[in-house]
Amino acid sequence: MSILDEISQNLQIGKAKIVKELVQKALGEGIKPQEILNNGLLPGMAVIGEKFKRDEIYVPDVMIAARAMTMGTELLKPLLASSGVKAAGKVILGTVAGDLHDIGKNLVKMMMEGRGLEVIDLGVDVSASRFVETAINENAHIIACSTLLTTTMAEMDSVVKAAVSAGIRDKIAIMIGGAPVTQSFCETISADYYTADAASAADAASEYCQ
Ligand code: B1M
Repeated sequence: MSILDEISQNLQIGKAKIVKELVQKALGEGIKPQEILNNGLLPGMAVIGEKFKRDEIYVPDVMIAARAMTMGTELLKPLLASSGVKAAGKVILGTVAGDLHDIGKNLVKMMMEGRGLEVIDLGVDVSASRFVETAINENAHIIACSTLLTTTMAEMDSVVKAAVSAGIRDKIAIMIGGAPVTQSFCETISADYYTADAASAADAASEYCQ
């Protein structure tokens, strides 16, 4: 098995320390940081995303794999930055105003980062104006909103309207998700993408940014 396959396999079973050691070893063998990311870490996380979508693994498994991914990418980040490699796209992520649930949102973040996207996580209880101002300041490609409460779903409509008012609606994709959200709601408020789970959100974001 190649060292890159070993990185992928160990990431999938959440062996963070081993992943870190293997990444260090691969760098020592002269493998380029971009290659370690593209052919070792990212494929490992993609497998995790697919298994999670098929309910073959659960939230804790994803979190453990994501920790291994983070340990590996920490070593690569400074090298990738200095070699001028850019993230595939930039996403402004948060749970909408009035909602403090963040477990699903954090999964979306992990999956998106696992697909090579840069995610600016605004946390929970994020106002529509903050989503839009940050998107403008950061020149982001996507605003991604999560909510778990039926009472705060309307905040997603406010985000779409705030993007229209700020004149950025045609330059940015708005993604929505969370347990009470549906495709039909997405169409009603004229958001761009509804996805049912974190892995599908990462797939859609990654496809949009290509
Ligand atoms: Co709350 N809560 N909660 N809660 N809570 C729910 C959501 C609820 C369904 C429980 C119930 O009554 N059966 C209910 C909502 C009812 C409704 O609106 N229809 C509810 C309520 C009412 C409340 C309070 C109002 C309770 C109270 O105080 N009276 C209060 C609200 C506080 C507030 O936000 N202002 C409250 C508080 C809390 C805790 C703080 C105790 C805690 C949150 C801790 C935290 O997040 N750090 C909590 C929890 C844990 C839950 C339940 C039990 C679990 C939610 C969860 O994390 N699920 C939940 C009941 C349940 O779901 N069984 C419940 C796991 C997580 C992985 O799933 O977030 O759905 P989820 O994410 C999924 C998908 O939805 C999707 O991807 C993930 C899977 O891959 N997804 C996206 C999520 N965001 C996405 C974005 C995307 C795409 C996909 O694109 C951008």
